Amino acid sequence: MTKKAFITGVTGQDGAYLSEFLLKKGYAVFGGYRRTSSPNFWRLEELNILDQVELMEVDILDTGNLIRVFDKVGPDEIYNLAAQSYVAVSFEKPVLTGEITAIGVTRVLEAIRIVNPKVKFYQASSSEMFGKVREIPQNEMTPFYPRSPYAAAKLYGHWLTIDYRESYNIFGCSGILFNHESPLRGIEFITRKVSNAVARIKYGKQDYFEVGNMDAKRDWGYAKEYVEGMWMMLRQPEPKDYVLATNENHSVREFIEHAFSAIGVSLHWKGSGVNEAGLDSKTGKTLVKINPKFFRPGEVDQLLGDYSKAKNELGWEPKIKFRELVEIMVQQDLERISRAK
Ligand code: NDP
Ligand code: GDR
Repeated sequence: MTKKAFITGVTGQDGAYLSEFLLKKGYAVFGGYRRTSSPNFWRLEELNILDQVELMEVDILDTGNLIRVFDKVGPDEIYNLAAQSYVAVSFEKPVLTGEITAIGVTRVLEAIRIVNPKVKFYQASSSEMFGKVREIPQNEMTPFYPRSPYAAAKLYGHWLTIDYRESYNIFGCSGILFNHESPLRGIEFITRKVSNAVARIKYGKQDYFEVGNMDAKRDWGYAKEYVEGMWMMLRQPEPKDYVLATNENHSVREFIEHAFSAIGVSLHWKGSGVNEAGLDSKTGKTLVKINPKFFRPGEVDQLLGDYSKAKNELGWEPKIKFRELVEIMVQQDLERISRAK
């Protein structure tokens, strides 16, 4: 019989790639989206799968809604990807972030417990939970130290998944995923902000862009590979938690430099602190400026993931690493702009 998967947060980056992956595996894919005044289906459209995903109105702020929808669909697997996922905004909207990103997980788990506790459940946990890191690299046993309302909310969801597994025997897996990016990444996140701005600069659509802390380091992988890891977790005999990462980290500064080198521009840096700027080595034009508004009240300085457990138990391994990822993203933004011309 055709397997049914339900994805909350289907309109997001991972929701789109996971839908595509599960459709290829022969699943009937049901996607939860929240009502907004204008629909946000551009990712599903870009992947050409909008007509293949059964879209349903779902808000993880509403338990009754979740219960009715799960009851109607009868999914075999539920992937909880919905979240207020932007760390910077979580400092401005800590209560809303808690409601969606933390308590939202309780609502989904309660709905599962009521409708069908045999459902397999994936929770989108995050490397942000390691925050002010206690050891390098970080693995499933590393103590957590969340540094933002977002990270604290994700930690709640992470523990709740473990608690429901232990208390009610729910097959709940928590994927501790390090940053994963792609051409479908939201424009507010640094990688896509940079790839989009660099492509626009190349086409003369803008002169420069502004960023915050360029010294933060992240372990950046390719989203398309990470959604496959989510599915693999639900195939294991026992539900467990797994880190997915590349075990390489790079600074925001390096990301910017590589993005410019993908369009043949070499950058050099001048000045320091908020007065630092990135200049085109040939023309001397300022292409990158610092704006203090992009600094966060609490920063995560560096993340580096050890994915050995996923490699040994799931057979999961990242193939696309930093340089290729940056090139894929810049290339896609160049194509988008040239198509729109
Ligand atoms: P996105 O921000 O692209 O997508 C988040 C999704 O959640 C969107 O579909 C959004 O809907 C939806 N959503 C937000 N609030 C609600 C709500 N109240 N009810 C229902 N849906 C809601 O995130 P990603 O795809 O990048 O990430 C997927 C998940 O993985 C998130 O939980 C994120 O926190 C987590 N994660 C992501 C990592 C990454 O590097 N990408 C790393 C580790 C964890 P809408 O389109 O309407 O805004
Ligand atoms: P992050 O991603 O916080 O790691 O969370 P983001 O791309 O927002 O920030 C990464 C680092 O870049 C620094 N930075 C800037 N960030 C943004 N967005 N905009 C800027 O202008 C800028 N300048 C510097 C940040 O300070 C930070 O250090 C992402 C999200 O997908 C989470 O949902 C997920 O859980 C984690 O990754 C793993």
